[in-house]
Amino acid sequence: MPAVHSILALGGNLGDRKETIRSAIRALKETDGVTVLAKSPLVESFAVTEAGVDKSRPNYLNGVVEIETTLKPGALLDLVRSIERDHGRVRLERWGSRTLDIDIITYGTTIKDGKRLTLPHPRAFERAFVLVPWALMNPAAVLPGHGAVAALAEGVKNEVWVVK
Ligand code: A4P
Ligand code: MG
Repeated sequence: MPAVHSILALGGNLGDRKETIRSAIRALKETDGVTVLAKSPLVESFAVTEAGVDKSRPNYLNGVVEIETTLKPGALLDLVRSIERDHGRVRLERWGSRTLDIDIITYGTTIKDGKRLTLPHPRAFERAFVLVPWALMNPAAVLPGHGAVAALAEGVKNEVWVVK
């Protein structure tokens, strides 16, 4: 199986957010068939819930990584779910607060709408907490089906702030 480049988005709003993201990236690095090629800066933002922005919830910290992987999409999803579980993820409500969420934003240039997996991630094109760190990591990045990430990020950049 040839290696494919993939963008993963990591985020959380409970616990030691920065350490959780660092630890999840270490777990990716330790996985056979996964090489971490680049890491974005981390950004903070207000929680987005099904009811909209909710400032009463803890703020999120988010970042993205670019990996190269020989895992197929389904195996990559199993991997990120198991890393989420290892970091205390509990699913109570859709878009609820969590220690760690890892989404597969892109898998090569694959476009698919499956039962378990939609690629690219269906909301990535409008999410500042994905687009802004991704554009900072790679100003030339392209989101399949949507175009230049930097241009998409430009429209939503005020929704997040870079954390030093
Ligand atoms: N799934 C389908 N496609 C994918 C994909 N490309 N990557 C399925 C990952 N998973 C994918 O995900 C629900 C189901 O989506 C999975 O079972 C998988 O089979 P989940 O992680 O269990 O639940 P979730 O994260 O609550 O849902 P979802 O739909 O991934 O939510 P989002 O869109 O990721 O939103 N606010 C801020 N500021 N920052 C955030 O990071 N995140 C969310 C979650 C809400 N608000 C946020 C943030
Ligand atoms: Mg998710």
